[in-house]
Amino acid sequence: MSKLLKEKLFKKIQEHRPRTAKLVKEHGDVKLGEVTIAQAIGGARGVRCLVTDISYLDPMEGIRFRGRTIPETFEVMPKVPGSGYPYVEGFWSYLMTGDVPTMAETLEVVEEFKAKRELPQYVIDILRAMPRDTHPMTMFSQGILAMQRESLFAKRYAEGMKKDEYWDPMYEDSTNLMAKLPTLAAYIYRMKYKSDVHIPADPKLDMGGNFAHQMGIAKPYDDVARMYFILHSDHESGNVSAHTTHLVASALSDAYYSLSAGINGLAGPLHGLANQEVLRWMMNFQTKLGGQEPTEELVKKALWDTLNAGQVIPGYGHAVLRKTDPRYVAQREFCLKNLPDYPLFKLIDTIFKVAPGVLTEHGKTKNPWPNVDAQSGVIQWYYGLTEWDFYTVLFGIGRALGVLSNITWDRALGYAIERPKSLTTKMLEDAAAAAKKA
Ligand code: CMX
Repeated sequence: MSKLLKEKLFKKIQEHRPRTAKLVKEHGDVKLGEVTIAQAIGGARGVRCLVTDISYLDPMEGIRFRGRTIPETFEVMPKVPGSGYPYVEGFWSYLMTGDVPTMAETLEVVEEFKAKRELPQYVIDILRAMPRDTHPMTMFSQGILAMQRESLFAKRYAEGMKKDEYWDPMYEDSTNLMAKLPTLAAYIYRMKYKSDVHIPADPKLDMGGNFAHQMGIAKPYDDVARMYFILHSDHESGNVSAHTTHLVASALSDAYYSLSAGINGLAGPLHGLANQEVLRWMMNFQTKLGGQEPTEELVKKALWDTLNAGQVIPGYGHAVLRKTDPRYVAQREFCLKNLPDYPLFKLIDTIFKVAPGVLTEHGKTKNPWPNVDAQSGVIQWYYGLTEWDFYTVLFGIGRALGVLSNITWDRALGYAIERPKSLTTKMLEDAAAAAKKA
């Protein structure tokens, strides 16, 4: 067990609890905003009713993890020797506590993840019993759910646990899951796409390094994995995967139930699955080109064809962001450094030049700029991971870092079971008529 991280986390929880209690007790009736009919019908967009300190998404600036921008985060985290990239395990500690971990604290988590990363045989049996053409996200979610029998939270709850102890087994379950997710993903990948030939874990390697190793992809894919997991980790609480995980956990469902549900939300094409849709779109486009150069004019026409067919341009638009996603920028910088002349990256860049103008002219989307999913697939493709229906699983490993930290804190701060109120259409019509009269 990583004692240093857990002790620090407990200290932070004890410091934080009075802040939440005071807000509820002394300022509980302070208004944070009002809800309009458009918001009630339109997916609660912009309704401010969730609390998290793990990340914050500013519409113009983009994400900050525990107060730090993406470049600041990468800058301060302890780095893997011989790599310019941080340990994912150190980042986990950072998300949990808000403190940049020391190398000793980081290495303790590295060792804990190593000790816990092996997949139970029954999970392997379940995966193997599924039809091979099952989508990897379904397998991933199923594998997570299957492990629910190991939940310490469920066990301790059944034994009778005090509310202020909930965070502890939630943290333990989250750690167990986080250690196993890359192994689970690599197993699914090798079973589905690599002739069912598996690679044993390397006890010398950290999470990113071992993931690359078990996937069977050579360096610098270990750095790609580290970058990818950190970039996809958290995007505050309102996105579908984070909110679903939080919602399910609010019923005191354990981390396994909650994460599996969140992963199912991530599997939707308007959310995480958009990364595979981007690749699918590009491959269809290239097929139609039949060897022609993908000029700006041809890209523009293909984008219009997609819009005119009533479909979305995958990888573009966002519910909160109103500028280019800094996660897109970080991956673009990686491409400019490592694969500047790669034709698929050049195509992505041509789309980047053209799509915002097309979407603006189309006039529907509030944000014509690219999101994280527009750029991520091309990097995977370049390093040999061309099975694009696996891309959202990679997103899922990263997203787990954020959502599992969040539900640990949810239990630490005693957040209530979620239960917003619904109204009927007639009630909305009555409210609209009353507002008009007034
Ligand atoms: N292509 C075409 N139309 C788009 C669009 C896009 N990329 N983005 C938004 N629109 C449309 C919406 O479908 C909506 O149309 P209707 O009025 O007909 O319903 C209209 O523009 C207004 O939408 P919005 O307020 O700008 O965006 P939302 O908050 O409703 O939705 C998102 C956000 C991401 C679902 C949307 O931009 C989208 O569908 N993008 C493409 C899919 C995608 O890339 N998803 C990944 C997002 C990041 C992630 O979660 O991983």
